[in-house]
Amino acid sequence: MNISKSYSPRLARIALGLFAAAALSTSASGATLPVEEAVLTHAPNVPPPITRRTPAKVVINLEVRELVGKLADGVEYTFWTFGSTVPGPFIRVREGDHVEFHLHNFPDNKLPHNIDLHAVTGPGGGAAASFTAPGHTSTFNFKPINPGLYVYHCATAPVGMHVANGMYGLILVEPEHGLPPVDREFYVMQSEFYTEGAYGEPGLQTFSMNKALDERPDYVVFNGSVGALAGDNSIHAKTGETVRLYVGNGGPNLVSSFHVIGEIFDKVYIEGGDRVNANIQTTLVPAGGSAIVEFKCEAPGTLVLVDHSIFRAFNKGALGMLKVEGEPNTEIFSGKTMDSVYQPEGRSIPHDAPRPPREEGKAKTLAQQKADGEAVYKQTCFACHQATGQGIPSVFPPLAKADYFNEDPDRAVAYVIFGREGPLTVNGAQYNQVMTPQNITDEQIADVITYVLNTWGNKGGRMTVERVREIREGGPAPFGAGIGAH
Ligand code: HEC
Ligand SMILES: [Cu+2]
Repeated sequence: MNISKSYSPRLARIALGLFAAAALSTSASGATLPVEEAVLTHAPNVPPPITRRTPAKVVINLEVRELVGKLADGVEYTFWTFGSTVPGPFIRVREGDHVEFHLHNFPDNKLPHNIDLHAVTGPGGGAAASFTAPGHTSTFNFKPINPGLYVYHCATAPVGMHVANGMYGLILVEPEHGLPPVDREFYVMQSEFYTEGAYGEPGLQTFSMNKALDERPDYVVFNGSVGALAGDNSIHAKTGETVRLYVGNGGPNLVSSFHVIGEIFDKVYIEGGDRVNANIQTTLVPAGGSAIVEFKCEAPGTLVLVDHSIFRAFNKGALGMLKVEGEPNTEIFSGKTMDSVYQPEGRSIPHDAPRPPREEGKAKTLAQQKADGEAVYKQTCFACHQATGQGIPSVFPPLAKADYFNEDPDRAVAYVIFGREGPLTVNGAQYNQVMTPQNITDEQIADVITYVLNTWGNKGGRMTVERVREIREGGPAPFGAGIGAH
């Protein structure tokens, strides 16, 4: 069956009610099948496992919408979507089901769209059969005969642009006997965005065809936007639980080196098929492909999902978090048990560049503190905050002429000791990143903060070792410092 009829969202809901009312349907082979409406979920959620062990007629209703949404903090984009989200909803059917697919193109949309489901055996994965003008609905049927995890995407010309704007999702075809049970399942889909403005440039960004042709994305993200799977949007599990991630890659261009920092995949269904590999650190997820990964969460802490092409993770957005709660398991992982001085034979400290002379027992002069602080800055802070404290837009906040730093240098000390994560505004620009604790002495901290206070147009002043010690003893809480606690 392949019909295209005029589509009004209200009428579609009524029609749906009629489908649901008809409880049985006769298949092409004459057998009578139960009818059910597919449960569709938005990432990171996955529909419940299918418990029936016989086929059904499964009705899927998917609506295409073109809408403006958030790509990153302060950055908007006109997404083309299945089901109003990027990625589109997760679809779950069983091998041998009879699927009746209705693709609705919302009347206010500007363009025709269609769907190519990689789970379909048939021309274009259903692309031509589902080609739909705005305000119309196309209906077609298929029988998924190969189990696995499949990508679906729009295949309307220019195909690359429809995919680049967000038109993809995952469909799981469960094997006849189902998948082994696990405690938690999540839906994670990577993809890239190509914008006229650079990463983090605020406002409504438009698609850049030149960057897409060069395969030079500004954003590489999980679940459609920067931070969609981090901070408050992190996914959760408890120690002792098994987790299954359905991982897809919408592309349109890049191949993902999918990795979870702090875990090893006990099992990987390679490329989303039947073959299971064991004990894997990083698995490839091709553009237009998938993988299913499973692991047991042995120890508590924040596991970080990344594309291990690592600049994509830390500079373009391909970073998510799975927070595992539970009692520490020190046999599997002890945490840091000791920090001791390391001094190989024949070396004496200090061994760095000569420092201004200092009288034993006397406090350093401002000039000495600045000189020592500069050395600390160049060894420690420089890599992120940059040579002249200017930072990197959207990634590392500035320390030069920085309102936030000048407002409270004590707070800066706390960040250096305990680290910092979460939203932050410096000189009117937004940041939402992670600074790890810096492993340096209290004297080095006092010196580097004094150096920054007296450089690059900051307000001047001094930080003492005694004050640094007090802040360390007071803990991260008074300054909202610390990481991994949220
Ligand atoms: C590995 C990268 C990295 C290093 C090294 C690093 N920082 Fe940061 N720093 C960050 C990030 C990222 C943020 C923003 C954190 C957030 O968004 O919550 C930040 C924030 C800050 C802030 C608060 C924001 C501002 O601009 O005032 C201060 C102060 C700061 N860092 C000082 C330092 C000092 C001093 C050092 C060296 C001792 C240092 N940092 C080393 C990455 C780093
Ligand atoms: Cu499309």
